[in-house]
Amino acid sequence: MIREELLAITNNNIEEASLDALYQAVLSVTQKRIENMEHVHGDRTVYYMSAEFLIGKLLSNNMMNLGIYHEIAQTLKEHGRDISEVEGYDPEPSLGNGGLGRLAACFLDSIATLGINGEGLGLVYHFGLFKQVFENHMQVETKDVWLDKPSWLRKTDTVYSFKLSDVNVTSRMHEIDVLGYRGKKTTLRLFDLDSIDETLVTQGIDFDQSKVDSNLTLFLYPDDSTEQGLRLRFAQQYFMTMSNVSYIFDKHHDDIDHLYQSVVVQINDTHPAMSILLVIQRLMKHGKSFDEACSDVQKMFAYTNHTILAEALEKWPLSYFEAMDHELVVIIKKLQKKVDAVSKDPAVAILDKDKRVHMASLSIHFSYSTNGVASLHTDILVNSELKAFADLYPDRFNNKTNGITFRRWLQFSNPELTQYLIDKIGDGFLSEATQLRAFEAFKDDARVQEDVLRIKQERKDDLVSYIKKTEGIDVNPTSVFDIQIKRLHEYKRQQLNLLYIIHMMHEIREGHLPKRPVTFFFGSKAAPAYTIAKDIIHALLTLSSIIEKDPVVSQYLQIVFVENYNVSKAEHLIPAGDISEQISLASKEASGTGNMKLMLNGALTLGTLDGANVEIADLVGPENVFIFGKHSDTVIDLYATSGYNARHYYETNDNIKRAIDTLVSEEMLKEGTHENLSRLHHELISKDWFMTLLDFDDYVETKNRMLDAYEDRLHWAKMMIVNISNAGYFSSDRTIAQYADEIWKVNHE
Ligand code: 26V
Repeated sequence: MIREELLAITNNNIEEASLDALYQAVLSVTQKRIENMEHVHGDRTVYYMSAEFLIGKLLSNNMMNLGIYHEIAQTLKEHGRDISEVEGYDPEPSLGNGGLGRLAACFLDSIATLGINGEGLGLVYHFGLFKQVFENHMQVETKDVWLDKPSWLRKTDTVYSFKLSDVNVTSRMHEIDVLGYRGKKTTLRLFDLDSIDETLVTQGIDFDQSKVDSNLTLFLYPDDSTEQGLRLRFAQQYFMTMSNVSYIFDKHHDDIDHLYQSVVVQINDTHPAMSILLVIQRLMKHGKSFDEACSDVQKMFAYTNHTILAEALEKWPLSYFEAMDHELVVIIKKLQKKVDAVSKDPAVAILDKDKRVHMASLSIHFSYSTNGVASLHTDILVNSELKAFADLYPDRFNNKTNGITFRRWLQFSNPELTQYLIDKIGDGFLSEATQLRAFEAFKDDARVQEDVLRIKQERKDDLVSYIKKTEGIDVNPTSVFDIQIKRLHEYKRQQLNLLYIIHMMHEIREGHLPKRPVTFFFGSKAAPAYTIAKDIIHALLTLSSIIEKDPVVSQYLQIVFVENYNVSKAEHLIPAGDISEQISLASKEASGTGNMKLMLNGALTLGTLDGANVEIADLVGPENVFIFGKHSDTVIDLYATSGYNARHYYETNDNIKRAIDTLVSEEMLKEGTHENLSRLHHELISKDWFMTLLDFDDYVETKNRMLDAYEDRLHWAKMMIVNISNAGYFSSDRTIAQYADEIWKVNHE
């Protein structure tokens, strides 16, 4: 059937079809099957509202979920074509930035799999976040083009017209189907303006910011270091929430009186929080009193917090709301009055004395649930960051430890390991992930240990050829693969890894040779206006090239910084990892999800007791994880007492001094750029806000211990088995079942 369809669309000539024609053919065969799938119905609809959905490529995943992958691959092969051509051609939607966006994508997969009546709501971005290229050891941003050919994004006839300040705009709905494991699908609905002008982007990611109706959805998170950029981001959020709320009211038009019974909105961080104001506004237009509208909204919304970093907690000037729609200002002031009646504590105010609107405060007061994303994170919210709120509403706070979809992060990206697990314990774990536990029974079986090592080596070999093809870099497949892949941020401390590598370079030069070479993989984008993050990238790229040129050090050490890290690259890196670097300053990483993906694929965690690392360590036990660094309580205390002094570490610790000073050594300055390297050097000594040096000694000691442990290959394999077996808890099916049972109160399978 599929064979015939493919042949018909390509005029019986798969051999000669252009790649574009072949792609369109496979796409249309796949899409036709998806169209016929059932969409889930239920009493209450869940809307997962998010500014990001980092869904990754869809074609292969969808073909696999439909069970047609092998037939299509076989048909192409019989006609001299390789399915990987088509897979490579499938564009990767650029609709997210990091963990929060990838989480939303995993959640949609699990919502579909569990048969929950839920949908994703968000925005289209024409050029995504940005595409990262390296020039002269620096990150340069360019546009990420992904909408240039027909793909998974379907334009619909559904449009909503409203005003953005004084400009009339028409928002059009687009759809992407998201498939789950058991033949069910859900829909991601993304809004956009027909009037967007892509030619506005001239150089890099610069564009004329003045005309909102032609530039609004060009990029995700346009640079907000200027007033104009900030206003544009605000307008994006307004446009997104106005479109989403219009859609919800449209779809439930005959049930507005009891909307809170038929609808629940989960807001993914505060980017969609304006929807709370917009729903109140609509309900009042519908005839409800202000008090009724507030009470309905409070029963309808639930909020997820993803960070405690102060700079990421959004506060918008009231004047922006005034310029957008005066009615919203009236609503905000009345909401503040309601808050005043409950508490006068400025810590819980929505509107502060500087006339800024605290979006997290709005989200907590006017929703019925606030959750953190890992148990330590939730504890920190309740006991310190959001304590004033938790004291007011103790019953609203709850934890939902993040999860990942095993369909993409095991079945699809590591088919060899998946098949091996199926052979050993059956395929039940694919729908009930905790069944992976059964694999632990094999931890002392030498044959299984050897098999696990062999599969890991195959994935490392795959990564080596992928890196050769995509980055043009040769990697030693017998080296230890140490992987740090995540957004670049000082709190995630890529700079700590950098200092370790410098330290190791010196040790090698002094004749202290490691037992085996190590390859350090990095994948990371820095926000365009985040100077120090870009300096860290520069230092790593510069060091990479110094090491490469050193005939001795290069035999033991290599840095591979993959360009433009994205979901597709992650799918190759994650199965190949030996060491999973999760080294954030304790208390700062809300959860992390890369840590879960690497664990599931048999990498061992080198981490601080932060985010979900704490839960990983609890699950596998201290003998199967490498934990270092100061505890979150100590760190929180150090902030409270201003007790950390970077210079003290620099002046009293010779290894630290040597590593930091290397940044501005003659060798580095010759290869790199003085401005960037000296700024980083200065930052680390005089500020180091995320306390890199605090954990340096412990990190070096623990990492060295880990590299030693690697040499006992069978014991290492035993630890891998324990990690894989205990990763079941981190299935997003478990997370979503908890959201469904405890927050949304909806049925699921
Ligand atoms: C903040 C900002 C600040 C300005 C620049 C643009 C921008 C974009 C997003 C955000 C919020 C970031 C929140 C976030 O991504 N948190 C991550 O969420 C993951 C999923 O829960 C979690 O695993 C990570 O630990 C957490 O950092």
